[in-house]
Amino acid sequence: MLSHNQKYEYRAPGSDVQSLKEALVYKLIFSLGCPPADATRTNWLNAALLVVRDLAAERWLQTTRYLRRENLRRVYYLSMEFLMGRALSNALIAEDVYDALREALAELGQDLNDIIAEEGDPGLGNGGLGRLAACFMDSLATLRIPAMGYGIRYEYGMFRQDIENGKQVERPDTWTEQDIAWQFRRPSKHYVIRFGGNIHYQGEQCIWNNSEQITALAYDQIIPGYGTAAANTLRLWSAHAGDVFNLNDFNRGDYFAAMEKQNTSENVSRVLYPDDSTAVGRELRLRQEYFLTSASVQDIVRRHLKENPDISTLADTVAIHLNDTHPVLAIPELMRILIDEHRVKWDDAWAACGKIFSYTNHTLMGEALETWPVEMMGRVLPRHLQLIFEINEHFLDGLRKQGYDGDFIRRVSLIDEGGERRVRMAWLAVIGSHKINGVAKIHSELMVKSIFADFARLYPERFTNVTNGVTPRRWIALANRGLAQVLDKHIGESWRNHLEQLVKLDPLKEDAAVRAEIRAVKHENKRRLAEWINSELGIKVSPDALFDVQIKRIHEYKRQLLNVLQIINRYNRILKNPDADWVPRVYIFAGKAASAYYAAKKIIHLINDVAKVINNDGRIRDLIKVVFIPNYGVSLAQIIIPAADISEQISLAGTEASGTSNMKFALNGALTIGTLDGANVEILNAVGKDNIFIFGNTVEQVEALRQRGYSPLLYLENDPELHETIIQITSGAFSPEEPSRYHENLHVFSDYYQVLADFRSYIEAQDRVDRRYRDQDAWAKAAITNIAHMGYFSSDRSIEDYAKDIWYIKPLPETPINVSGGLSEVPEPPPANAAAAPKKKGK
Ligand code: 26V
Repeated sequence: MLSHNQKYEYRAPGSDVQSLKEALVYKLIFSLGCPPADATRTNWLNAALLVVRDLAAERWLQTTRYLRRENLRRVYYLSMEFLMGRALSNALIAEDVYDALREALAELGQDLNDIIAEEGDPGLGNGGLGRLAACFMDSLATLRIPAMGYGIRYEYGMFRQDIENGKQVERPDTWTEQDIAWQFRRPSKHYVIRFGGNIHYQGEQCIWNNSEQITALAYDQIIPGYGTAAANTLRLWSAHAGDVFNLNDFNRGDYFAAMEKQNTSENVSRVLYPDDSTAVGRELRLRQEYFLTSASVQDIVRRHLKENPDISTLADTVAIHLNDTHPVLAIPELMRILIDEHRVKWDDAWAACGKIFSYTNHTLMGEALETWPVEMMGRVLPRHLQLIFEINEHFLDGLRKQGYDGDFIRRVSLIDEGGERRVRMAWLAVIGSHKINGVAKIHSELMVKSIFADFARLYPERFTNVTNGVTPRRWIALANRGLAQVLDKHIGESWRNHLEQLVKLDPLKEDAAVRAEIRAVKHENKRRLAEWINSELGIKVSPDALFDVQIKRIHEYKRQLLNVLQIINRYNRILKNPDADWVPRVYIFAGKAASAYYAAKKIIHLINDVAKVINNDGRIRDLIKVVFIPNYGVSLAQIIIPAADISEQISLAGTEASGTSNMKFALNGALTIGTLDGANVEILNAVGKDNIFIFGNTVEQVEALRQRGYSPLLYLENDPELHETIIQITSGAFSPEEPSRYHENLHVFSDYYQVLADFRSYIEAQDRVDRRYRDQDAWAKAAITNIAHMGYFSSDRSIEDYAKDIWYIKPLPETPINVSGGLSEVPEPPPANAAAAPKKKGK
């Protein structure tokens, strides 16, 4: 160990109010060059971020130092998407300085809420998959699991959604312009990424020549754990090379054109693909995926070689997790590095891969399963295509020796030979990983019966389930401070990292005073959202109405359309029977549609058209309000979810892999109306059938209907109320200025997602919701039961499952991470040069 060196003495910042005040002023003046009297809100935000970053930095470096010294096995989570949400508020909770910083700012004349709201919300993901990665990063740090996340620092994240005349308009999200002081640029951590070129051999040695090259540059973000001294890193790669990007294309609204036109290597970290439904056959996407995986795998190998004498022990120190198939090129990339750069023998390299990689599948939808044309892969990544062919040959040879027949071989081959030859990335993930998991019980069961049936026959021991979870730090402690206080008062504070403690709340549902407190919190959250809706959208809604919420990506399988049909039906029934005892409802929608997904955009238009007619119909007397909140993202979810009474989880059974907002809603005391799909099934088991509204066909019934030949017309003929809603839409009742607007979509639609089949059962379930809501006490009991039984759905539990069953990784012990000035012992390591031969570390 290096001896103590006076040169590196430093003083850690204090976290009391007075020290924080001094630190804020110091940062304003000396780091931001701005006198406090002239500071803008962004200046204050950056000062706050720098202060909190200082608080976290010491233990972050300590954790890294400890890992390096002990040479512990680490897991690397590779994901094309991370939806982290705002950093400041989260770090304040993790550092336990939320209240102190609020006071410090108040004494300086600033309001913490305003400062928090000033921070942009980097939308580096599409939806559930990206937010899950963020919850997992939080849990990994909190559980002290040695881990690092790797992703891409897209310059333009998810587009900003505006609604103009009821339609979605995409605008670029320029989040990097705010220049937020949370990430560390790491100029010394850079790697060369190569594309194209050609391959030749010198003896056994494969040489990859004449490739086009770009540089991947690291940006690090501290991921502080909650209630622990440990902290992890999220490393995002940015592509570097001089370039010009034409922002005007964005402004004309042609999102894809803007990306495609600039399809050159330097644009590789420019834009997130705004599409979570269709496998886009775009070269730029392939390049992005390789960019992420190559930079990350190079970084992982470099780190290993810094701490270990040679490459042979890589599988002992490294676990790499593939978040869906997007980073699967990491498998041939590691093969390339092992074989071409370190002269490892094929069998040893392949055996190492099998130990190192694991893969999560997040969807069964055929169109989202990635395949790449062989022609394109050969052009962009010639060496990798060659390696994939070789992997395939070894794999198929083995099967032939075991006597598998031609048809089976064709089905499991990494190359799809029917039509244009394509590489099947999910197959590559399966044969290169030791574990493959689905994200909810039903999803994992369906996975081995459907897409991976052949592989489940070959490798039954590889397939497993890890049900998703969400972090209670962001989704209660931050998003619902009122609920957090009630919980603290009645069950203590440890639910934050031991969510199973929530069950202690269950008996308290019999206590009228607790029910009143829970209701008061919900009402206050609804009031806050109502105020937001009024000030941002100019729509008045009453917090006394039932808030019925469906917020998620707009997709046909998620069936926002079913919700719309139900709203129209309720509208009709109120008009026919105005004096009945209607429960006033506010229907809240939010979500983005992929920019090229015509049908999804049409659904947004329809929601807004229906909202316009119903909200302005005096006869309805505010019994229904419909609100579409634009530009859905993590920050909006934090305001909307705590205010929900009803959570809409109404996908066609068998289509939603898990869902995670369903968990966030129930955790915040909303009751679910949902199908037996994804994690809804497990939520039903947890809360009991009387505390959730289940409706619709089961997976088996959906399948049987398909087998028989599904006929939507049958439902129209047999259900006059349903028929009426469809006629209204298609005849222009909600689009009088353009009566044919919904003709083509709905008139003879094939109804692939069986909306009509579930309509009647959905209406009945909604009537059950009304009946329960009229009894506010019964409602509060059900809400408390939901909260109390959500402990299982913590992402801490998911991560414990992964660590034990998939990564074989143990948490760090708490005590050895000494954060009291110990950093003075060890300076930062010298800059790594990726191109240079790795240095061996003498121990
Ligand atoms: C596919 C593609 C294709 C290329 C363009 C970009 C892109 C982005 C994402 C995807 C696949 C998305 C799969 C996904 O998000 N699945 C969701 O994962 C959640 C976390 O496990 C889960 O809760 C949701 O049910 C599931 O839909």
